[in-house]
Amino acid sequence: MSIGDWRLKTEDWGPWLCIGLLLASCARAPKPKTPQTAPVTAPSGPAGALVPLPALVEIGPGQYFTITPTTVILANADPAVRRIAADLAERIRRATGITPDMPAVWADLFAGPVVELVVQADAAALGDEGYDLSIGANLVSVKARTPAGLFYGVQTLRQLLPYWGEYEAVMFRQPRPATLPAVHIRDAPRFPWRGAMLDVARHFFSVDEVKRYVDVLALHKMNRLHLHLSDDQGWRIEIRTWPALTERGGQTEVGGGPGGFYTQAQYADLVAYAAARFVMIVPEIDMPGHTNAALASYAELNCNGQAPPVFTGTDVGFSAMCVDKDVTYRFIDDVVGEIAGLTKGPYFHMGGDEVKTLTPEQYRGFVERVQTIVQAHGKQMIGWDEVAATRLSPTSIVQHWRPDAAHGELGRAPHLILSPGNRAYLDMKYDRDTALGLNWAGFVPVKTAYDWDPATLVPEASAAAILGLEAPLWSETLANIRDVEFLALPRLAAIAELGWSPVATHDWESFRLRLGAQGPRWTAMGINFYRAPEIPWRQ
Ligand code: TNX
Repeated sequence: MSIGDWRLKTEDWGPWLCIGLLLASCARAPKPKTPQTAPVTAPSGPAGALVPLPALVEIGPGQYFTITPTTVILANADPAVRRIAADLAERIRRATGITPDMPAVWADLFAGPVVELVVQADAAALGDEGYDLSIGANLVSVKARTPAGLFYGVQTLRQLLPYWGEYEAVMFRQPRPATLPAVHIRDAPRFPWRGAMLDVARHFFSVDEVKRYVDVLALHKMNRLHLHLSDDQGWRIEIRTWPALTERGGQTEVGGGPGGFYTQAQYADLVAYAAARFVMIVPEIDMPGHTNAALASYAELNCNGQAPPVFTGTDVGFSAMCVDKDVTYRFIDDVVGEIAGLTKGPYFHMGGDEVKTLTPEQYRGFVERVQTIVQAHGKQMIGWDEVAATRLSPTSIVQHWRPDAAHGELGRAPHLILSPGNRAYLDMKYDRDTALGLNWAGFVPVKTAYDWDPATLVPEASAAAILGLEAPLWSETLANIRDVEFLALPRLAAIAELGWSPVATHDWESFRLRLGAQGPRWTAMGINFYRAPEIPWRQ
């Protein structure tokens, strides 16, 4: 049975759920349409625990799997695979009090239950990020062509384990064996670009705070974290050839707080932390507008040679680099060069949005010159959708954000990332009572964030041009990671599902019930998510 018709078959799944997930209350499978006031259950069957929904979920022919003190994890010697296996072992320990052995050699000696993690170079059908997970009485098998696919298979497994495995320190007086439902899942993402953006410029977030956000992305199989590293209110990354950027430009933020910045070593640590979770950091230095922090740090970047004061308000559009001066391009070359050297991925985002003080000709000339610089440092350029009005080379990428951007131009973009403000902007308020966030693109309740199709949003764009989607979170109103989490979740999970799950499975009723099932897990992770009243949160 494919997951597309799971709702028709929920009665078949009820017994498995009862055994597999140890829920006492489900002698009869619940109907998916749970009234908001009734006690809450997710859709029956293993899929009820999963966000994003896998492409194919079949109820296994065999028995559920029990994790016991004799359970072993088999993984080959590849360091990436060993790391994934060690992570799984730790999650199992937290969920059960049992630490599975990870023997260094494969053997047929294991009579007890086995969890195997297998990278199969010839599993071409699974693609770059797909996996196959089957759970039977004595064997849990995760197979993939790449470590990334294996990682996503393990994230699915993680959502099938008891939620209390997300607590950092669970102490068990004695092991508490857990079961996993008998199931076969074959899964691969719909889009290669499943991103989030965090604005660390308007307010600064520490390395540890950003790592927490990376953890949330990885759990939901997202694979890009775009960092907005500079804006009018702050410059957040050390540039050795232009030290005042952080010595002066990094010391402020919206509201006048102390700001902050990442040293290059800290940034490299963040890149490595994210990469270990298959999240690529995409750096953005916004230009020629949104540059007051840089202009305040170096007088020569200004046309009049005078540095403006630092800025701690929230206006946009007033600042611009002096596009007619050579020093501007020497500066950009140095900045792009240093950041490119720290960046594993092939992308550099140059911003390009909301410039109100340049002529269209000045703007076009600037973007095209920056595109050349970015490429000279071996990177592909990304820009906000204003850059669609310039001559872009075939490798460049346009990030669509303005709901009213000209579709004709977007349709000509070589590549597109979709972040429509009225759907994907996590800094829009949920409704008029939301204390944090903005509302220039309207209110964005969870259903609005979920109920759209990236493939048809810009009818003029060819399917091949659409890389995927990204959920930006701008931080004018967000002082710390708790505020970030409140606006991000649950909507980030909606964007994750749009990026991962096949369009044929799109179903708000199914999604909201599965979302409700994430509540205990997110709570155990300490996430300050918004308990949207339309979602049946499980206690
Ligand atoms: C527009 S989105 C901006 C940001 C603001 C954001 C607030 C974009 C490319 N520019 O400068 O922070 O709106 O939602």
